[in-house]
Amino acid sequence: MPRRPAPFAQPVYVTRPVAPPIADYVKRLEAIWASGWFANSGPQHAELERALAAYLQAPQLSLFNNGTIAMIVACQALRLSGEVITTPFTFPATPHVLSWNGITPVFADIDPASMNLDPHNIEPLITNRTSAILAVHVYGTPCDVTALQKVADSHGLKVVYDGAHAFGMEIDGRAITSFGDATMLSFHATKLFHTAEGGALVVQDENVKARIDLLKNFGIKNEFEVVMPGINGKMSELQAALGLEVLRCLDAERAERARVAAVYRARVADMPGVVLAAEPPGVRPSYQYFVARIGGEGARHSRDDVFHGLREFNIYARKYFYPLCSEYSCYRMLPSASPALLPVAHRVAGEVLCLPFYGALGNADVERICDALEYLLTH
Ligand code: T4K
Repeated sequence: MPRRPAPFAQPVYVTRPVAPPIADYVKRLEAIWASGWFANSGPQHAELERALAAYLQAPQLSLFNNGTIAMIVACQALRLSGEVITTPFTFPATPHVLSWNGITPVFADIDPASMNLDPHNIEPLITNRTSAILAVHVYGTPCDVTALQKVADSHGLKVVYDGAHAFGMEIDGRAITSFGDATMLSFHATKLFHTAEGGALVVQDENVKARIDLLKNFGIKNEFEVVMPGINGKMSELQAALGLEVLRCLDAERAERARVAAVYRARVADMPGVVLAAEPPGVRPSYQYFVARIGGEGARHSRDDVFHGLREFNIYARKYFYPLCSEYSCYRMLPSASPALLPVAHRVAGEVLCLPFYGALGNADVERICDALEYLLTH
């Protein structure tokens, strides 16, 4: 039996933001100061939008001040209404953007392996009020995009992806943002690529991008014409400048995260009562989260035992996404939120634990986290 490892002296969080060399950021800040242009689609904004469109193979990309506002705008731009079928296993922003558009979220159960919306569960929930499917590539595991599109096409529905965890993902060489009608990306500090706060919308149609760019700037067409009731979704020059520097660190961060993931996989895969999600073939990963499932059938320890136990070692793993959105007081009265209809989501939400995962974790740190995990699972 392993001996009790020593706790970390400093807290180890679920993630740490990529912090580019500050001198490079300061150079960009000096350019902003010199120009006197801090917001409203300045040169940093233009440069980042171009750079990301190229990096992500996503020609119709619009920057935003955060991912949530981007998704609110996607609903407006695609004129969604009535009901939208979505997953309960996600961050609160996903159903909230529907509520902010006066749309009722309809929760469908998830697939036990991918933990994403199960396309088989959608059709029975479609009514004459349904306008779209809002799916999430949770943790950076791609949805079954082909099956979702097939269901959507046969009922005339739009498909919107919450790709908050999906930055840079590809399926068989094809950009994840090229599927569906729109994909939101989050550039929050906790994301692989970030602008402190920020986000983007990627769409397929240049006319939709034109509408999105109006909607994110109050609907202002020019100094004297406002053509639709827009919102303020603009990314500032300071955010865009940070993004340009983070982008330069991205390939290195991806390589570091691949290293961390490999150490975890080698150690955690054989631990009793732990299941790791399979790496889907042909997928370029986003390296956003590293999730372990703990306490399934036959396990001696619950996920919550391990979650609390890790805190004694100063390790702050997170239970993303427990509780389910369908359990929130603002959604649990919905007929689709009934736990009896969402058995897989309830089981999965009771098992998941996101382990610390970021490039600055050294191999020795990851080994120590694994030691603590192993100790908790075997005692
Ligand atoms: N859809 C999905 C599926 C999402 O996951 C999210 C966001 C969204 C939509 C909405 O996108 P945005 O509107 O945010 O662009 C964090 C993030 O704030 C949130 O963006 C993210 N998902 C979610 C999964 O994680 P919290 O409430 O867990 O954050 P917090 O403050 O507890 O931070 C987590 C850990 O990260 C901390 O323990 C330490 C570390 N951290 C955090 C920050 C902010 C740092 O080391 N430095 C930092 O600056 O939501």
